[in-house]
Amino acid sequence: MVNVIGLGYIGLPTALMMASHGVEVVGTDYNEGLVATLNAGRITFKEEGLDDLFEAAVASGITFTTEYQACDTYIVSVPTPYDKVDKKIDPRYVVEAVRTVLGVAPEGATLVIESTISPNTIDRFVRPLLEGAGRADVGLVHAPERIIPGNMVYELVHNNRTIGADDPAVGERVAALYASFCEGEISVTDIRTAEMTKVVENTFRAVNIAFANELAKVCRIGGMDVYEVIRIANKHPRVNILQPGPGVGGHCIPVDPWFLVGDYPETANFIRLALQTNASMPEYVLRRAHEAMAERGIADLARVGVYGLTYKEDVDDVRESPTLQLLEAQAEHLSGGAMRVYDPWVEADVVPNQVHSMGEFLDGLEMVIVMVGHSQVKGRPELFGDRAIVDPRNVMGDGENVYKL
Ligand code: SAJ
Repeated sequence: MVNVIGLGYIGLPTALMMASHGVEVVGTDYNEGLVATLNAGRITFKEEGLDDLFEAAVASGITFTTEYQACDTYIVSVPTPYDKVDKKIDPRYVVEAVRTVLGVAPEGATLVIESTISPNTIDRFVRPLLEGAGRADVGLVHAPERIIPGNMVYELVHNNRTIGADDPAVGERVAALYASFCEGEISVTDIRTAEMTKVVENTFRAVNIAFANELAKVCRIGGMDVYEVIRIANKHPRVNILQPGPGVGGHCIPVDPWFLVGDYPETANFIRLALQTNASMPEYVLRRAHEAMAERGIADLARVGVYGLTYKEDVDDVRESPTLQLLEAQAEHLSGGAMRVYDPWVEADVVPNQVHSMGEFLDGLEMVIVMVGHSQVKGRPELFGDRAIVDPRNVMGDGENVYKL
């Protein structure tokens, strides 16, 4: 039996996927409300294909509880925030989960950490717990997740995976467990390499996006179309530049690279600069919006609306979202009314001046900043009538009322 600890964005789909492929799974989360919701037959976040997967897993007998189970394999997928000041990982949830697992795990159990962790986290924070508890019998594994929100269910099945283990035989056993549903290639390696590859993958993406964002700024100054430049440069067989945008959000790309900067502050300078470049984008969008307001003679921020609160299109996750960063910067720099905010994917009230329908949002607006290219608006500038559109995602076409990055 597998006990998945932490039923969030990664733990839940993983637990459901295993269960629906014939593995006996119990999902555990300390959040009673979340467990009650799942037990009432409702999933806890929106994701393509998750409803069907949930149904299949329930039909296969998955159960949800707040209790840790006695079983042969544990998969820990709890959050790993980072300390915003010293940029280092905060391992408290992993530590707590491992401690609790060790209290119930039978002899010879396998403990898989799926949460994203910085290189050496297992040596520094997890291994000492096992040693302290005299549990050399527990097989330690790191199996970092790789699935992208918006396409999680597909990627769980099709992505390649990494399994880092102290004991290669334990690694192969865990690889076989993941192979119950994973059709990608599974590389078995040691734990530190697995830790590092995960952070390196997200750092690669952060650096590539930072490059695109810097190009956008250069092209604006030079009077060039950055999208055309990138489109054509990418025709080169060895060039693959990502897209510039209003900033980088989510719980991964703007967070994980800081683990390297935090641990190697003297050395990881290039990575730090990339992160700073990405973090500068919401304020850059605000400056563009200001230019557009001046050009259009719009003085009152109450006439300006921000469309999109999530960190990217067609997800409901607002963590570290560029819009939240933009609103923070606005509060610091601008006065004269407050911008209205709308996101069809976000039902809860997350920020002041948030409205919950497109009609209410557009009423009396003269300008819209499209921070997220949800399918609702992508390629449909007519939805905004003759209002000015600030379009840092390049999803609204080329009208004369459209202001790009
Ligand atoms: N973004 C851009 N330009 C781009 C691509 C993305 O500005 O060309 C922005 C997005 O709008 C968003 C942010 O970057 O604000 C991050 O979004 P994302 O779609 O690039 O990535 P995530 O955070 O949803 O998922 C990433 C993925 N990592 C990689 O592709 C290397 C995913 O595979 C990981 O599993 C996930 O991080 C994670 O949990 O680590």
